[in-house]
Amino acid sequence: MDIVKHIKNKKTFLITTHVAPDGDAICSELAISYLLEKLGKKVFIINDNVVPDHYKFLNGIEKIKTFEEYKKEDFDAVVIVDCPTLERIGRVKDLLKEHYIINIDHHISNEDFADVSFVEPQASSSAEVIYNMYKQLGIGFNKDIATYIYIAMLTDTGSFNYSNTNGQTHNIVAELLSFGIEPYDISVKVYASKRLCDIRLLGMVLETLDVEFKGTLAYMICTKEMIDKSGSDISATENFVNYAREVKTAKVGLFIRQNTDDTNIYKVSIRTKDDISATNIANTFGGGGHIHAAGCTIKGSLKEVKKTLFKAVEKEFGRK
Ligand SMILES: [Mn+2]
Repeated sequence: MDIVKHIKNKKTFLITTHVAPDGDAICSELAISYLLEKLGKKVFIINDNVVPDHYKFLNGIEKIKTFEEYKKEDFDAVVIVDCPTLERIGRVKDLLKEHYIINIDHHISNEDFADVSFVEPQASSSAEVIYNMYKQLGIGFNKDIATYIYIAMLTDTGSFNYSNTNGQTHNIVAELLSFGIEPYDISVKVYASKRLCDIRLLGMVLETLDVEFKGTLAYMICTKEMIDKSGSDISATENFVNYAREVKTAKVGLFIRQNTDDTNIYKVSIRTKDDISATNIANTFGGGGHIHAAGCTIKGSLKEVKKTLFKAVEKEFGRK
């Protein structure tokens, strides 16, 4: 688990994460970039997509550049955070040749694609894995680092609601609070700072809410047309799936979003309850994730996608 011995001959690191980055992805990138700098390394961060608006208040966020902004800097190693597969980094994959890859993650479905992997499936977030690295190396926190780790844990646990929340999560949060982070301020900035068009898009998506299998499956659909009509974009849809999950009778909640570039591709977010595995459903389509939260991509028309997806859900129900 000692990252130092794996990086001692490496000087410059490209840091990246998954497409449509969430709080854990963004904050893990910032937290690991600071740790590597403390170890005397040069770092730069390149993502396939832009940073969602509600994370732009973070100190150091300007370090994160998009694929288009990449200035052909040289690097001799890559750190990929919060990604169970290499494909998930999107176009950034095109920049990698024979580079040494380090993977920091907490997805149970992690494919161990890197040269060295730091994967802790029991961790609330990838940032918690990085928190453990700080502890192991004896590198102290400051308010910014504490804020990154806190936001990653907050958002990946659904505000400490999901089954990946435990005593350790709260112990770490208590420690982070001692560095002066401001939970109220963070909550307003992360959760109560949406654009009007984002809420309008949510309204359109909620209109599609429907159930199957006697209410045990709840699902919602978001088409390119809805996104265009609302004036919003895909970054607003990060947590929409939770509304399907909130239906009392639902054991599975699905959010099916049409790709805005190729409308014959659908991105599916899966949330489950109790012993129903979101990972099993996602695996059917080459996706992955955690027991209660996973995702995958499916090609086809909406009708076809719904049909094969519901079949996979039915199979998972039948497994019990
Ligand atoms: Mn995560």
